[in-house]
Amino acid sequence: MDNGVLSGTIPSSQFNNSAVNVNIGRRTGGFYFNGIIDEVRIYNRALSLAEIQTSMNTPLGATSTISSCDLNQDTAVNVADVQLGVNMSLGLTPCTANIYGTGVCNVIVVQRLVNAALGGPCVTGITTTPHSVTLSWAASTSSNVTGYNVYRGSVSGGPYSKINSSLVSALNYTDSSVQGGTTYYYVVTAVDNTGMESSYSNMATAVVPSP
Ligand SMILES: [Ca+2]
Repeated sequence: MDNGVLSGTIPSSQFNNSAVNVNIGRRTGGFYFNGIIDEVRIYNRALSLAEIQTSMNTPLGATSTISSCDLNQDTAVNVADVQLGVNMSLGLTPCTANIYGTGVCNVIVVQRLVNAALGGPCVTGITTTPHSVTLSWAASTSSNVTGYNVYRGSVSGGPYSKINSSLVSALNYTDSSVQGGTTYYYVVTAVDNTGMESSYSNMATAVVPSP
């Protein structure tokens, strides 16, 4: 980095060698940094360009005054940031935004940038909408049925995995372990008092919306 601008990357041959100590400002055999290093922060993960730039402009112990929507970090949130966000979403420029999570550039990020550029708040963070799938079925007409098992698969026609931990005595079941934007396929079996399990019921499909 040169004053917050990426000037190059280090080849893996230079940092993947566990036998060599890490030095800041020099390399083995010299190559001293030609300048002054006045502040060093060490992270256990790679930072995005925007995070490094924000960190550079934030005193230790203080919170950043640069808005997350100020993508070009010129202290104003305006059409230039919207344009930058659009380009990031289109993959025309690297995604450095930290608006809908780090490194996510999509239509939600652009919407939030437009809102901020129009004078609204810079909304950040990931919104998660809880989802569940509720199944119900008609009672088995077999005799001595003691309960039901519910199976779920990610492919139409199976294979399926049982998702209930104990036999379901009711004629319905709520699956709360579903992800938004995913389609699930369910079948149910009936179990009698000898432990005999029926074949699968007709398949039910649930399309979980996103987000
Ligand atoms: Ca800006």
